[in-house]
Amino acid sequence: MDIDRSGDRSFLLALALTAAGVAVMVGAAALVSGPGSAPAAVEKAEPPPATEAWPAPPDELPPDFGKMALVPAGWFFMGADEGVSFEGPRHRVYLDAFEIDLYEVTNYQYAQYVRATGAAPPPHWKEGRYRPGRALHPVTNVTVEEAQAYARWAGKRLPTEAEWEKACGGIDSTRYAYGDAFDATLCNSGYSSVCDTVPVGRYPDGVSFYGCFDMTGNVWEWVSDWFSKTYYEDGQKNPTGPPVGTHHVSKGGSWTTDEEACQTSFRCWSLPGARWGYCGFRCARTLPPVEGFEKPGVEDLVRIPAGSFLLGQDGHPFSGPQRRVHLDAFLVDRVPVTNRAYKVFCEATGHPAPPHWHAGWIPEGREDHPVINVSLDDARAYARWAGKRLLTEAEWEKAARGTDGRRYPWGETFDAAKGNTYETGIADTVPVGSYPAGASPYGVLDMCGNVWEWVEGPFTRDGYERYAKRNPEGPRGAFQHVLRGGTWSTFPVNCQTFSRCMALPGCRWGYTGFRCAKDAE
Ligand SMILES: [Ca+2]
Repeated sequence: MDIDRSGDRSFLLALALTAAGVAVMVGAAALVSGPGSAPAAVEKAEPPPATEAWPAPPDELPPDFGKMALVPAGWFFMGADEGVSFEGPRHRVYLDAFEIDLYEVTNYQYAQYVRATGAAPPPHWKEGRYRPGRALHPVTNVTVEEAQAYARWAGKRLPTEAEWEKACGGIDSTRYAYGDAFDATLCNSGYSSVCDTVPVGRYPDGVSFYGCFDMTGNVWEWVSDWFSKTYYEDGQKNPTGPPVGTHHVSKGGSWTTDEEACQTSFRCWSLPGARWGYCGFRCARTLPPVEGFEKPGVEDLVRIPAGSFLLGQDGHPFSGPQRRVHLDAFLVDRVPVTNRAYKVFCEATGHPAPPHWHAGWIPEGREDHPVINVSLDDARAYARWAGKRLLTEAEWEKAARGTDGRRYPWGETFDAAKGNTYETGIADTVPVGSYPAGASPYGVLDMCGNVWEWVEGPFTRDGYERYAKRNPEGPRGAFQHVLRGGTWSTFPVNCQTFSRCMALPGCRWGYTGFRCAKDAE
């Protein structure tokens, strides 16, 4: 029997004997004797010679191994009212944006650290090495100080308890990483038949809201907070726990624990020198500043002068009747909102990232592509944050076609070289502003193709019949909303300056983005 297991058997025994309360259980766990919890008994094994190729990288790494999830700034609910581990009351906490490891730190990673620094390996490793086949298991039997030393070496730190809890429960503060109902098939808990740690990422359907694996179960995870029974209060910002203490907090439960101790809000406390075969850690990092993005509001806005223009087109579905309409002067973004800009917004406000962004990250290499998979309300929220608004449908059309009623931003005839439509064959979004030759009479770009753009345009089948002649906003009470401009997947006939697409406001599509406008001073 190895050291991990003997310590944990004692723990299980303690569990069985202390049905009176989990808090007692935690205290009992701290008293477990044996090699797994006795730092004084550690024999310092020499790290392997530096000339040897060890640790060898595992044959197959889980997806995004070594990467971190982005947790945007914002309020969330921490703790629970009914818990037995001093996690109440449930209270509001504000956190700045941060990053947190997608996975628990593995033996393989810890061995790299041991090799690089000469730090002591975990005591149960034989001759300073983890057992074959366990490279991707979480490292265990490390004290909180050792975990902190590893984190420093990696350019990171341990998460605070609040950070860990938000990364696990998300903005909805779910009871477990994957939701409110315990599910033994989604995590490695005491109900698993494995009775051991498993390689990280074994439960892909059990990820947290932010995409973190194994936050519920597998191993308890040290956090940076000292434990206190009375620390919780409402309205805290970036709490770091009490300044001093005797015990340290760990979170998330392990392969030995029941559904109660696996809860997001549950707190385990133990002496900082404790080492267990069911406790490891993951790291966090204060978010580095986003580069290459200017403050919203000072980016490239185009002024559209006051005056009348021709709105709509006769003989085109839902786009008539054509009529002359006056608009006051306004400012419009030269290009659609990019992923890069949208990420700044998500980080600043806690607004959820588009659902296809893994763990809050922009898909690789797509920083300057238009943001997609956003609903009308997402677009409105961004615009409000940026001190702007969405365009009315009439504003969008005037910015695209000027005053002379042209069919395309550049003129009357379609030209496949002037916009990212179906005809380019790219079949994907392209970075904004890729077609300068396709500019509108005012110099506004991407008005033909790339992504449909949400506008403040209620859709009704009678077209512009009921529209006002000055600054029209469209009929009230429509439940569908208009999108403009066509996309990379749209035939040219539907990428004309007057073409209308309609969708329910909640729709998020892979070819739908937006741009913003502002009243001119
Ligand atoms: Ca865990």
